[in-house]
Amino acid sequence: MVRRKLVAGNWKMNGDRASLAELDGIAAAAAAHPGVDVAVAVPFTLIERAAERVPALAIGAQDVHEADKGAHTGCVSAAQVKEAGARFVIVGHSERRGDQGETSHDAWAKSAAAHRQGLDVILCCGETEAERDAGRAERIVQAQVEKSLPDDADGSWLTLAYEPRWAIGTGRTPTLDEISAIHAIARAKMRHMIGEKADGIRILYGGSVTGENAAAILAVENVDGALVGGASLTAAKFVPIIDGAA
Ligand code: G2H
Repeated sequence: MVRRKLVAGNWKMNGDRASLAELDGIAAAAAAHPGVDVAVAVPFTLIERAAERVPALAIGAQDVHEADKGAHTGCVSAAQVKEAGARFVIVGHSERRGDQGETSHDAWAKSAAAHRQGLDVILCCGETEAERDAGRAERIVQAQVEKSLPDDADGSWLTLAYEPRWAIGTGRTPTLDEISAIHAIARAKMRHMIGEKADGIRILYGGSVTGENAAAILAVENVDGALVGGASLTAAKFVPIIDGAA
């Protein structure tokens, strides 16, 4: 099955109003490559301005609460980010698993909450360095997918992102063979869970993707795009990755 490539940026806790000027160049690159989907998840505070500034670009959030509303001080709901202009949300990112103790079950509940509001979801998984060194990477990813993939998932709203935690922001990446192996296992697991619908779900690779390594990674079988952190913060660094997906 042919799946459109998706290049998604994740600004994490970076950026301010002035940074939104970077989106102009990113939107121009997206327009120049109509065969590639381009998205950027910005901090909550920038969603509305970003969506207004570059309406053709998919702007997203980096988290939502699993409840639709209520007494959850400091949290933000899927409906709220949607009203601000978000079209998608990243859930289960390893930094939230590590920093906030989020689990795969949390990622499942947040995916469902986002879907209830009509948001697309980028659902993250990935092993730690210790888990890889212990030879458990494949089993960890299988278990994360099993616990976080909603039964009604399909490619019209959900994308999976494989991000080995030890490759995030470190400049280290797995070999192309290691990426290929995990992506194949993740797809097989999804197929086992939800059948042929799994074939329409894109699997992104994330972790130290740059303009230099993007084209090679994006050419790997079952790699349907990239989730990009540090290199998504400026158009100068992000546009070559979009070019590499075209
Ligand atoms: C992984 C990735 C984006 P970076 O977190 O989610 O970040 O590209 O900085 O490794």
